[in-house]
Amino acid sequence: MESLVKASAARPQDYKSNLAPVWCPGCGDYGVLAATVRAFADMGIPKEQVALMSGIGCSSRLPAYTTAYGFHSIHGRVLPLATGLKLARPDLTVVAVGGDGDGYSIGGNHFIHACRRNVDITYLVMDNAVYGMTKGQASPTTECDWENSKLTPNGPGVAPFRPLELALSAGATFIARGFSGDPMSVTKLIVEGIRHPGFALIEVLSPCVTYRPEQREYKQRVHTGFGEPTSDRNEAFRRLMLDDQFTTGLLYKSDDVSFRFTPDTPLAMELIEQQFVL
Ligand SMILES: Cc1ncc(C[n+]2csc(CCOP(=O)(O)OP(=O)(O)O)c2C)c(N)n1
Ligand code: SF4
Ligand SMILES: [Mg+2]
Repeated sequence: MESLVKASAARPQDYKSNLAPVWCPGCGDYGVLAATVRAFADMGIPKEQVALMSGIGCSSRLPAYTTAYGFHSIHGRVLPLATGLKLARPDLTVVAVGGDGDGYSIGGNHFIHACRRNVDITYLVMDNAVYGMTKGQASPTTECDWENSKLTPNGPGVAPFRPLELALSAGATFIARGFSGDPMSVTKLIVEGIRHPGFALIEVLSPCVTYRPEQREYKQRVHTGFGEPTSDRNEAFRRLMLDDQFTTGLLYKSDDVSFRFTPDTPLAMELIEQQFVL
């Protein structure tokens, strides 16, 4: 947080690049982009102090639509990259973004260990319960009876993954769920997630209107109800047992000590850069 120098009157559009998103009209990811740039503006973070890291998928295109530094990496590998960056450059605000397939399937093991390590990263997962970019296969969060994929015509047949429960078990210290159709609430969660000095999971229900058109009904299904954020893990588990996967808000926030990287000698920027000279 020491790195967050308040710039004068930053506006959300200052953090938006002039690349037009290629997302389908109505895609939930637009709301997440709007919330992200608004959060940066509200905090006044200089754009060169933000690193937006992503994996692969429709959602992982988000960094390109901002003026922050970004790294569009490979499928499932956003968290190790974000972790490495935060350790090398603790002064940066590191925000990782991606999809449910990226984060909970191919990157699932990284997800568990990022929660456990509790490095100061904010992780936004745009969950649409489908592999959007590759045209609609079931993902880890797809309902077991969703029959609209040619690959799984009788439905995936397995219970969906419950990311918030897993994050809590694995040691994440900030756990929240938002809805892309309510970008102001997502903005608030992102600001709180960035301020939190450990690993912050913000799962955002973000409809894929092309392969999951029925998700347009999310706005009727989402509801608040976690109550005041708790720092008691037992209580957080109790609330998650009652959760229908559509409860939004900040569930859990604990001030357990986050990972501290304390090299013997501070790494001067020139020394780091020298290591990358070809
Ligand atoms: C190692 C690897 N496996 C598979 C793919 C193909 N692939 C690209 S995007 C994607 C699905 C992305 O789904 P998700 O993370 O949910 O993002 P969304 O497109 O839904 O936002 C897959 C399987 C790949 N690029 N790399
Ligand atoms: S395919 Fe789905 S996730 Fe991808 S841009 Fe279109 S609506 Fe969004
Ligand atoms: Mg997806």
